[in-house]
Amino acid sequence: MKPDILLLEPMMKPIEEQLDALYTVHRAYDGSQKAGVEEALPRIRGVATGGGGGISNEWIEKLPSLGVIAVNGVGTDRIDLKFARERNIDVATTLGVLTDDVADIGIALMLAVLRHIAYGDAYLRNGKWTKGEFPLGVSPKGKRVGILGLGQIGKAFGRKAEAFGMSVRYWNRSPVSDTDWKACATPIELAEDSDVLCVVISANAETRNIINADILKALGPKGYLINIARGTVVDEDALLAALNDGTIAGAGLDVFVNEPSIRPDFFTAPNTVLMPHQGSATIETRLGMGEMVLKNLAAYFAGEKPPTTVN
Ligand code: 8YV
Repeated sequence: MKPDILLLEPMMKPIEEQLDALYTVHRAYDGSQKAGVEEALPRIRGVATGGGGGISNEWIEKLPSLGVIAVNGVGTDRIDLKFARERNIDVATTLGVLTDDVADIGIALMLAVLRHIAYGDAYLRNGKWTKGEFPLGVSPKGKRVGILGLGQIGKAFGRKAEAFGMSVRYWNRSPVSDTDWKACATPIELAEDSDVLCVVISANAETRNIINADILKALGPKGYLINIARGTVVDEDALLAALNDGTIAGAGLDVFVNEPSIRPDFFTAPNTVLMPHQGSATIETRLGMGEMVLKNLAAYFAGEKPPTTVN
């Protein structure tokens, strides 16, 4: 008998094929499987889900046999880790695999906003090249980049930013010993000392709205905000106000509070480049993440601790 697992969001085809070979997979996102999913709830022992979606406590309560949640991502902000542990459920992530691709999206957003890439593309398509002047961009070379949250992705972003001639400083909640970059004492101090502020911090109750009106004011009218963490770490009211009134110069955003139905105000915010949460979304990385989901599930069903358990 193959164990029953629940898939909360689709994964890449070769990964789903392997899941199907090893498990009886119930797809909660597929409306046509609703009755089958309901019937299987008591037997489901494993869940695979995304970092952005996670799994609610209501879902967990409906799954009395659940022992493992394999997250196809690194974010666990949408999972109550303590609640899961109290029920003896291991939560495992894809730590390490997506580091470079997420950092790359940060770099891409930064260059896109500094050099008006998205604006330029629309400018040509709308036939404006023959009619008007295009605004000058801002060079990253010689600029100060501040990293809020110096974990694996933050460090990768910093190394890549250095290749563009930028100098790096950071703020991290706990001291970081393996870096020579300048540590700032507070997020405000970091924002004051940055031309580009890149947010890479984990989302949790303490970091909710850590980017607020004061931080944006400290970043200033020549400063740019890049967010590759989670929407919830930014006060979106404050950010939209800061973009519209020139408190900051621009923003590059991969993540939002209410994905995928983000606030329409972002569509008209000046000097803002938007992406639909694509940090880890490359073929290579999504395959690597899928392999880790498979490994974590396999370990659990072999009676072992999933290798990247986080709770
Ligand atoms: C993915 C993410 O987009 O790692 C995370 O936490 O948010 C992203 O890598 C997501 O996990 C896929 O749903």
